[in-house]
Amino acid sequence: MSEISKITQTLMEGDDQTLIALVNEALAAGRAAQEILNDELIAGMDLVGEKMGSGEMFIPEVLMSARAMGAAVEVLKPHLGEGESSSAGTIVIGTVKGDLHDIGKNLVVMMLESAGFEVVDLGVDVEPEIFIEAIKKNQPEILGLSALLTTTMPMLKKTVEAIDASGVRENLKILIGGAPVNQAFADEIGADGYAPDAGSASKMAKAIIA
Ligand code: B1M
Repeated sequence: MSEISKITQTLMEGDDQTLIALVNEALAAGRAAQEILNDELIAGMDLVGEKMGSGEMFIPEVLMSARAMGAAVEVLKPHLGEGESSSAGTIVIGTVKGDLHDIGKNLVVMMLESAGFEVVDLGVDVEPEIFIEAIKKNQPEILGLSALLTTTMPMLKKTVEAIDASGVRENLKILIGGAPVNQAFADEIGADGYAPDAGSASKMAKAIIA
């Protein structure tokens, strides 16, 4: 993307109503939902991140962009799914304690649901004990953990350790994701898998169940 598109610009301005209209227009013009999501919305959030890092955008503005992103994703949702209806398995998912980022995790949830998984979404800032309770209650095949901050990466490790110690790890695979993590970190903390984006998280979940 050489020039900033209207959709990206509007996302960065946090104008959710205009963004909804623009995304609807793009869909009506025949553009693929996945392309709008990747090339304009996720790319836009990356630009927001750059401006946040350089001090050109402040938290309230970033929150407005985040809200607009959520609204745009809701518009794209019906166009992104694979349309499978039978349950492919159960996944408990959440963003770890101390971390409030949920846009990426919500995209993962959306892809998993559209691939036919039952998803129990625990939200953000989730304590290890809450994950353990949810595993006991829902008996999922997979636990998904998301973290967006280098400062919350240690909480991924603590959460995996707490789950191991609680005795609920048998028959459970742990999948992690989020911008600062990678496969090496997943191996280091004893997770079963790492996915770099929502699409691969869904593919990996299917592979795990299979
Ligand atoms: Co924050 N933030 N933020 N932020 N924020 C980042 C992450 C940052 C890189 C921005 C920057 O400085 N350049 C930086 C982290 C630096 C670091 O740790 N190295 C940062 C910071 C510093 C902070 C605060 C500390 C700022 C402050 O208060 N001084 C603070 C922390 C709050 C907290 O969590 N305790 C903070 C706050 C916030 C907001 C609340 C304002 C807002 C979040 C709103 C929300 O989520 N509802 C926010 C936002 C929006 C961002 C950026 C701009 C965008 C994140 C995003 O949504 N990206 C972000 C910069 C960036 O990422 N470029 C930034 C789009 C999303 C689709 O991508 O989340 O990576 P992502 O998800 C991807 C993959 O990572 C993967 O799939 C997703 C879809 O493809 N994935 C998984 C994610 N989870 C997965 C789980 C899986 C598998 C794949 O399996 C289970």
